[in-house]
Amino acid sequence: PLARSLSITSLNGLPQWEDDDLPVEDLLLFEISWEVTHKVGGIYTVIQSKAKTTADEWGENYFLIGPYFEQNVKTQVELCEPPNAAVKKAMDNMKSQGCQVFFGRWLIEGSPYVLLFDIGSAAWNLDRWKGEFWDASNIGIPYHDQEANDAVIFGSLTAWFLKELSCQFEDKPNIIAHFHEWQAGVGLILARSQKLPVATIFTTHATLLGRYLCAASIDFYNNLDHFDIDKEAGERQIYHRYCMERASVHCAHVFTTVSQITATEAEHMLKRTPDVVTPNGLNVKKFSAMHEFQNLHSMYKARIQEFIRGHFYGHLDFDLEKTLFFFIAGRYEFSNKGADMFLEALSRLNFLLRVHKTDVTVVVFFIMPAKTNNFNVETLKGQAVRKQLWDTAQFVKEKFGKKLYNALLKGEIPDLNKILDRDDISIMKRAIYSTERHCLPPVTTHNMIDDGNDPILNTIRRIGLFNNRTDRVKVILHPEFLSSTSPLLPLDYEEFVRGCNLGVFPSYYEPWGYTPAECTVMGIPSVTTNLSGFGCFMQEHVSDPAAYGIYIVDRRFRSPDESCNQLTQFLYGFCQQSLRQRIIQRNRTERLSDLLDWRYLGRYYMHARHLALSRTFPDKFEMDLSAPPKTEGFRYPRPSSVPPSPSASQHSSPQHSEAEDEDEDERYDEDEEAERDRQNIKSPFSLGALPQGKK
Ligand code: 1S3
Repeated sequence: PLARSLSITSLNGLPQWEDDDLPVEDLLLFEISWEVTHKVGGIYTVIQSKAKTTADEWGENYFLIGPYFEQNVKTQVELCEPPNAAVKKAMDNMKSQGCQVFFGRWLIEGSPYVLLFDIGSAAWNLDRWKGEFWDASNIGIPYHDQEANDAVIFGSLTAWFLKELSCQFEDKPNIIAHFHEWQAGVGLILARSQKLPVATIFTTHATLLGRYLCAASIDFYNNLDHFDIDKEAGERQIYHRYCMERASVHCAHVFTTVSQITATEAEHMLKRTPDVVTPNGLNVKKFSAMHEFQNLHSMYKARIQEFIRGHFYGHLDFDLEKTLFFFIAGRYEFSNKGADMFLEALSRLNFLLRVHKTDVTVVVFFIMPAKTNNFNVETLKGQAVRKQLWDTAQFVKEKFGKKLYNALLKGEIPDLNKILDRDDISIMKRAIYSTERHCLPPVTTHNMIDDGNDPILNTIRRIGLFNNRTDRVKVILHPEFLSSTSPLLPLDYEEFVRGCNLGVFPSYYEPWGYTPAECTVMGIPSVTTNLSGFGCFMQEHVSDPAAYGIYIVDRRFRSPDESCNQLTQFLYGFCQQSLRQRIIQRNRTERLSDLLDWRYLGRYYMHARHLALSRTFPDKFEMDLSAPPKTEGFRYPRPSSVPPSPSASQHSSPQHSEAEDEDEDERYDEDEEAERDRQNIKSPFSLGALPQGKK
């Protein structure tokens, strides 16, 4: 009778507390990750973007736990006293034993509370904690693996905190601890071995073995059930990490992962089928003016064009108005992220554009961090030359303007052949001479430390994409994350993406893939694959993804060469679109953002939490498991202007000629299409009311 029923109502498919009065004060939610306030990769994006939705739901009872790094705290956290008495007491107990714990508000949307453990200050416990971890799990950690050692310290501190916290309560509140990725998993393993009264969830964002095997260019997906996983982990010297990961998965009350494709991978690599798939969302912000994102595109494109003017000085014999900007970005995993296939497709694209004598030029950016010795001289010189030309033009313009003004005051039209004197001409000639260069525009912006072994540079050398005048495809490797304070390309990542025309992410290993998702919510088309969680999700929920600017390369059922040809066709087709077609496509892309909004996708996290409660405290929480949250059946239809027959449907793909384009212009107006589609497309939100935030 005391049991609270956590029913998943079949009416709208959304998990809802049946008892509306269930006081969330009776529950505390902790999310634990190495990437809380500490950006390493995609998990940071998950946690940071989800914070607002989760904080809206959980209010003061939501806490994130992460590692303390002074610089991160200085720039992102406002330290304060914990308002929750039990949390404060638990922290004080730890502090009294010499442990440094910090508490504050993370200054991001939703301003969630964070608890940060200083790993360094607790490192003297390492040997003891390794021993305790061994006793609990029989997993030994080699002394030289610092990441794994840090994971033991972080996990031991987390478990210690949860123990202190649970000691504060006899009954309520109940605690949910949600751990992300193996680096946080030790806390979960210890909490379970110490039988702490905590409902645990473990989310994997990639499997260690999957990542390693794919990077070794093994035919992974066709051999999923053939790997001797212990042996593979041992050979790659990650056996202890893999054991930490596998133990976390098996100790968790609820195991989740970010996509169906990674769920299948986990079944084979970790030997447990995830209970819930929790697709990654974004904190989507809609502009009140419909076309605001198009204006932002023009604005930031102009900034990228300015950089190009400098980078290609002396070689600017292509029309910047007919230049498209493509990019790939992310963790530098050459084949896993598909940089290998992208370069090969670019070589083929260069050939196609040249033989078809197209006037389009494509500049491709590779934004993948590698070890460097800062910017190279030639790249910096390019921007200096551009600046000098600009200053010269301003100087002459000023002089010219004054002379013209004086002449007009006298009621004269000046002799335009004489208005510039010999000095002006000399200044301009000198400026032009300074643009002469005896080398090609560089393919990389930085001095690479391992230039001779860098896989991107070596492939560029092999395929000969050296930014020659005849090349229609130019490449620029920027081996550092972007920053608005860069002297070279002063844009942050979001501004850069908005200024580009196409993001290209032909990944082979990609559990989710935030990069194309981010492009989508900014209205920028992108290429993804059917081996990425995002690509499969889009394939499931959008009838004609290419019409919406989501190009999905088939890397599952085709040979690498066939996939590369398909990618080349996508890129070549994109180059053939007119300006107007690109505008229409961007509008369509942006319309998919609702699908990627945490306000919608957050329901899977809710489901996982409810499931964990019902499994951990079955006498207090019941759950009707017959109807897990569903999105099956929900699909964005083809855009209304796309002809229905398959032959004509090529209109929806980018292979348009200018002539077709003009016809299309007469047939419909993009705003009309948007309006029509708004009527037709049920927003994913219309699947049912969102669960109410608990006060
Ligand atoms: C992982 O980061 P990655 O880029 O190493 O986690 C991300 C967040 O879940 C995911 O989007 C990505 O596919 C994984 O690979």
